[in-house]
Amino acid sequence: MKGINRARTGMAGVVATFTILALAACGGGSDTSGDGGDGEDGSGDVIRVGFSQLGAESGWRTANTESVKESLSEENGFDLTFVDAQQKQENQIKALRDFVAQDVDVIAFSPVIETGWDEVLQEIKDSGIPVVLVDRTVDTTVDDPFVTWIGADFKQEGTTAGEWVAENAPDAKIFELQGTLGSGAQVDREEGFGEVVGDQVIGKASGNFTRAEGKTAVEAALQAYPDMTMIFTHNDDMGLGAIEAIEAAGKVPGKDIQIVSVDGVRDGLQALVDKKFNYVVECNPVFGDQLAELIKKVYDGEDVPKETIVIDEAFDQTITQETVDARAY
Ligand code: GYE
Repeated sequence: MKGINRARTGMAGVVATFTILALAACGGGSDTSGDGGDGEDGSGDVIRVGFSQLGAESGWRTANTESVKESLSEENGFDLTFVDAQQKQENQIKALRDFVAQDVDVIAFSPVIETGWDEVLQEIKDSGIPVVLVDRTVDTTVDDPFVTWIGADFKQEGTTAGEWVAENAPDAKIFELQGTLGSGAQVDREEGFGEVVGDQVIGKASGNFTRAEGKTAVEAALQAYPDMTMIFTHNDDMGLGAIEAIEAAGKVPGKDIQIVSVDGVRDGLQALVDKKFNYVVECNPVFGDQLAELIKKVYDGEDVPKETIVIDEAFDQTITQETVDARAY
């Protein structure tokens, strides 16, 4: 579905990574004073990056922000302007316009939803500042709106979750707890899951990727769909909210109502060890180093792949406490 210029992936395996070979990327910062910056050893130009993060809604996002800030550091040769949009598109658009006004070298952003970027993307394009798209995808009519995209294969994550359900709970009656409606992560996870076990889904509602809204959505769903036996949640935080709602209703999460989740942050994996979650498809947020490499190359005008897919795994209840304790996020 969806049209042109959408960062799309099509990998087949659960554990997979690849890059689709470069369409030449034209980088080039606006700083013409330097030596071109070798970008390798920190002796080149300082690269001025404007990063618009979409929010701080989840454990995944917090870990991603930490990773980005750690990698786009001064020691690594970056001058980072980081702005949190609090899950509001208008805040992101404002931040992007500010980056253009500041004439940064590279703009990076993680779009809260897929549509509504045409105007601002065109403005950025007209300014000549290269865009690196991070995590989520866009759906725009602007031609060639970004140089490169790095993120996870959301559709595959949904498919992996669906395959576990098809094999382990083919009779489950599923309530789907959706992420932020219209976000790449919601649209694609739902599509991947639906293609495998869509006929088992008896109801859907969004919890906007947050624990509090996930809890509220599940409280309502427990009333609306009393025969549900499983929740497929688009992220761990909403699943943790679901646990609270299920327990408050006197039911046992993981047994009376199974929970299949996406992300694999430490709290989510702990819920798996505690047998409250049944299966978790990982979405790895720690790709700041890869992002920094891409930005350096874009700045230096080197070729970069059009897409970089971050590696994902999946976990079931055989996961050990040691694995959870060793988790970096
Ligand atoms: O799964 C969720 C977060 O876009 C991959 O956003 C990201 C998703 C992640 O809020 O926890």
